[in-house]
Amino acid sequence: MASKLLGARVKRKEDPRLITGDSQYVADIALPGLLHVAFVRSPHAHARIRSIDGAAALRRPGVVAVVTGRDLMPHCAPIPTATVSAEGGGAAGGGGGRQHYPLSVDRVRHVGEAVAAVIASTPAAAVDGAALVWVDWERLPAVADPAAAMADGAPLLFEDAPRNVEHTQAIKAGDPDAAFSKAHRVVTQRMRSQRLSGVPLEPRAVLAAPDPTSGGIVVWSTHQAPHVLRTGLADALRMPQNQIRVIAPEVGGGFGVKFGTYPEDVVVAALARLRRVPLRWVETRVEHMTATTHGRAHVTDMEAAVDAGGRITALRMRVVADVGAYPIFTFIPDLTLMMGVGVYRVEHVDLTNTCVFTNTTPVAAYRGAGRPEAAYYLERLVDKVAREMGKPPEEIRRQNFIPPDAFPYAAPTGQNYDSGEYDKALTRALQIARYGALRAEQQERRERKDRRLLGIGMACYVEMCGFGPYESAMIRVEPSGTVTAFTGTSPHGQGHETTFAQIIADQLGVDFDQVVVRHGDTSITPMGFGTGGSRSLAVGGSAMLQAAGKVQEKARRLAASMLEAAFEDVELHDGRYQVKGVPARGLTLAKIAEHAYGESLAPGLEPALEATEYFRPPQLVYPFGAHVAVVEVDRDTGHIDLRDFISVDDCGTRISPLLVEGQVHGGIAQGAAQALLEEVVYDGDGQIVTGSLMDYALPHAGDLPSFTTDQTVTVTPFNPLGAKGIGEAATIGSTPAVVNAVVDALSPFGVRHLDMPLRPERVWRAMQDSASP
Ligand code: MCN
Repeated sequence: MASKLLGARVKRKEDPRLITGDSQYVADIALPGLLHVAFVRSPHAHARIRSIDGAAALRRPGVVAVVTGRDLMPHCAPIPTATVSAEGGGAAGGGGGRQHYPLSVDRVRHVGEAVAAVIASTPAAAVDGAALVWVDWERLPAVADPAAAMADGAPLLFEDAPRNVEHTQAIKAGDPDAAFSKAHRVVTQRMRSQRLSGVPLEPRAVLAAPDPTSGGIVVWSTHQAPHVLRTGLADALRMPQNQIRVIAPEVGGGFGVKFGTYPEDVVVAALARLRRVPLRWVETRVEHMTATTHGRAHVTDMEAAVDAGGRITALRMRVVADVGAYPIFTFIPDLTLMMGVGVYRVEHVDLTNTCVFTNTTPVAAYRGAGRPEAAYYLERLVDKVAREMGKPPEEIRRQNFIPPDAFPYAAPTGQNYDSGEYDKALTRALQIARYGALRAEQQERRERKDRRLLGIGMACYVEMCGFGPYESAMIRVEPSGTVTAFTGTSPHGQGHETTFAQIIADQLGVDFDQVVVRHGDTSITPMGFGTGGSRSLAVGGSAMLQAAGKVQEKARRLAASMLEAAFEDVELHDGRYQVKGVPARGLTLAKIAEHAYGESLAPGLEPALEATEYFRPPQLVYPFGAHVAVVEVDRDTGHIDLRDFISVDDCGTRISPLLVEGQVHGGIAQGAAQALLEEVVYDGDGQIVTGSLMDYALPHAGDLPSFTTDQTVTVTPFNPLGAKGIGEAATIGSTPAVVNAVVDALSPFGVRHLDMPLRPERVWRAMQDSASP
């Protein structure tokens, strides 16, 4: 019998198959006659291709073909790149000069760019063949740093992008110049949100095969948005959309980097179609570091105008965003500006960003995508304001918060914040952390010159999520009463099968175990926008709720006919459709479904029991929270021990609290890792220095404490669940909390800021360079 499942701590439906290894990833799919693809990639950051010679590769046993960009050109258009909103300076639109063929034809702009594909009978033969392809390169001067890329005389990546500026964006409101000129104090800081790599457990992979049904192709891809990939492939291959079926089978994580249409997707699909054979490519870890888009990569100057009492009256933000070699989702730095005032009531703003091409891997979405950067800059700056004003960091925050009675709040950045209680979240986080006792311990340790310096950091965040334009759901009650649901979202670790089954079980009075949720196949799911931007529950879950409501209504109508009662008198109660006040006259969903598909259906009633719904969100939703990090820094080595981490996150109504906690845990791990460990590094010539997991530092479980997670619940009025997103939230709050904690620990040394990642050497040097406390 169905119980109240919304908000229940149910375990994930997905986990048994994942734990027992029964899941099927792209690399597990077996097809007769399957051939394998490996790519020849540029070792140079910037070069012309004089010629490509595949003769030696073709002599290698097992190698079937060597395909160059020129061979492929007649069969595909350039890869679709995201549109840019060009305002102010910079180059506008995706001009002809920025065309990017899936296999580069005459020029490469970053290390790892694919120039040829080798098809072979085994993966090893393909890799060996790729190593034998001879490319005659003409090296060109490269630029890997955005400031250098904008300087006079820098190598140009695209003729139509002077100074390598891809686009600029500005948000200005109020009278920031006047506010700055009147300020009691101006607090400034330059900060970096360093370049990161996605590193999902499963690297990218694509398999394409001819589809006899449509005459087109089936593409299996480890992807976050199958319909988006289908559109991209249809454009690139100039094919009708109904001849491309994209399936995302089990997907082992994405973190934002599996959203776009990659060159490898197009090449494998094009070649499978041309040669009429199934083909597969699976990315290696080393390829992942240069062939899969990166995240973050900003240098930003922040300025706050502060009045004598500690109120922040105006903010300036100057973001320089490195977008790498090609424009992919370059609207992301614009999101940083849109979240530029965070949780604070600041009237006057002057926020700009400049997106710059460099000879590096393109930078696109990575968990949080633009919002972690904003929260990081702001929360570091607010800590510095507190320090300069001689006030505790929590006091400055409280003084500047947008108060609960100001919601809905029209932020000067153009955002309409739906609901929020920022002080409540901070107060709760500080209480759980036993903040008073921590400060006393810090004082006592400082006095006795303890080797381990205690640091306490806090950060408050608000983010935007629940992006549209819509999401879909289709629910079908089968004749036996079991339920199959289809969603346009495409989970890859988030657990939608569980959450959506919870919604359906409650709405239809069916057992949770009787619900199967299917996703990730463009031929069976309704049109969808996939999973990213923490949109799936707020938008996709709302569509599921609407569809379930429709099916429930239909079931009640059928029950009314079967029970010879008025429709209005039939209610769903404890898993039974019964006549109000007469519990004995009731039917299970299975009985109703049997009737719905049977011969005895009364005239005038529509057979079957299913519904398809699209939910179109009226606007974005704005989750928020407060995080507290407690660190111990070894004054002799600079080693940082993350001792404790407390998060209070508010995502409105929680449907699956256990899954929400999982999302928060993963988010904190990734956010703390940005603060302490991770960084993609290029040298001045555009060669990647962190090209493998031996050099790119990922966190281990042992680096992290057991997190303490808690919540406040402030529902949104903008969807029927009252739910906001949680998938990225903890990534956003945790990074500034950890950095604030480390800077707090080092404050007796006069340290006021340190750039991430806070490697021991950087921390140790900062202490060495300062006067001993
Ligand atoms: N949920 C809930 N109640 C809420 C909000 C969410 O029960 N109020 C549940 C949802 O039903 C869902 C999960 O929490 O099971 C996350 O939901 P949501 O916030 O809607 O985010 P999405 O499902 O759209 O996930 C996207 C988000 C993003 S953008 C990145 S990046 C990310 C992330 O999720 N990448 C992940 N979490 C990840 N988790 C894993 N394991 N792997 C990734 O690659």
